[in-house]
Amino acid sequence: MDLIEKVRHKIRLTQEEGEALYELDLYTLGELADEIRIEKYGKKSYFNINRHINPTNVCADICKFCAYSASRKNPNQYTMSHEQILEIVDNSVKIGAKEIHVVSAHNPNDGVEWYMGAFRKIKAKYPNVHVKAMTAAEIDFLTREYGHSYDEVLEMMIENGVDSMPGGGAEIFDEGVREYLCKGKVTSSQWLEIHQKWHEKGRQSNATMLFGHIETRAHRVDHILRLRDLQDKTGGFNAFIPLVYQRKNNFLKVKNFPSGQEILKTYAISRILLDNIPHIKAYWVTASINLALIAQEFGCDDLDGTIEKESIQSAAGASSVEGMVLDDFIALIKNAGFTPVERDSLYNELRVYGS
Ligand code: V47
Repeated sequence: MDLIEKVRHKIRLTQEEGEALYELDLYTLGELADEIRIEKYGKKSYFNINRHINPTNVCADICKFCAYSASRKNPNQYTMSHEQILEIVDNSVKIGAKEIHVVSAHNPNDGVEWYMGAFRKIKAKYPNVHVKAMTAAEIDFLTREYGHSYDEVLEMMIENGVDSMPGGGAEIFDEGVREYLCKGKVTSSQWLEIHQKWHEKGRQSNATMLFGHIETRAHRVDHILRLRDLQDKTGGFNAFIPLVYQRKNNFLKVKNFPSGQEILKTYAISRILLDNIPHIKAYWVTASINLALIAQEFGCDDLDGTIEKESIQSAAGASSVEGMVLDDFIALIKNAGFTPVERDSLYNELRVYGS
């Protein structure tokens, strides 16, 4: 059976076969991924009304790709108080945000309570707002800095109102590339262990992959398959999010950036290989909104959300600092031939925007 027939017969692909998918032409790959997407979701494209908050850029770790953390290239340190965080949440909830997505740098100055207190206060004031917070990298940092175990930090998150975990900090799992990109940060096996423990507590999370820098196609496939293996055990991942590397204001020297075609191929291959992760998210912040709209035809069924404000990727050149206006977002999805569906953070459908 050839590769295309195997995909159509839903036969699981190996590392070598995953790499071979890249040799197919873009249209064939797109067609294969689209068939899977259409079978699962038809023309529905999911999004949520969310707000990203990045409460501090003070970071004990150094990742070469990061333009967000305060450093030589970005000397403007900030750390928000709980009151400032709550004020942002107040304003976002007023305009309809149902999810608050909190990702911080690894701040060695303010202790675990600075992280946990923020979640507790958000949840106490807005019990119905979904708090998506704490990447595995942040959790690992808190254990290293303050001597807690992973289980202790995860239990604290639950006690203080965290509903689900975002997928950040995964970068690329290959140990060699990872060592070069972000030595000292959470390792690949630790990242997977933390998500496994979270899932075993009955909770859900997402998974990302940072690509388009120094990694090879084989590294991407390896990353995706390590996620597929964990998902077989736990079933706790909701969405896979390939993040396109943004190149400005950081310390990573990259010679060749991926073409639009390579990005679309990576989305399509993710959809094909990840037969057990329900959603593939084209995160418009890193793909650009135009490519994210096209990605809907290459296996992606989710565009994240309106975001309102974003600091991590916009620091590295993405044009996401002000988020997206809801009406524009809906109109763009419709114009691209898809049906916008507002979802909650766990993919329950809230509103279908018909024609
Ligand atoms: O882990 C840092 C990435 C991530 C750059 O779970 C960069 O729904 C591109 O994880 N170019 C944080 N990316 C953001 C994140 C996320 C985003 C949206 C949705 C979800 C979700 C999670 O941002 C980090 C890192 O991989 N990042 N620098 C850069 N220069």
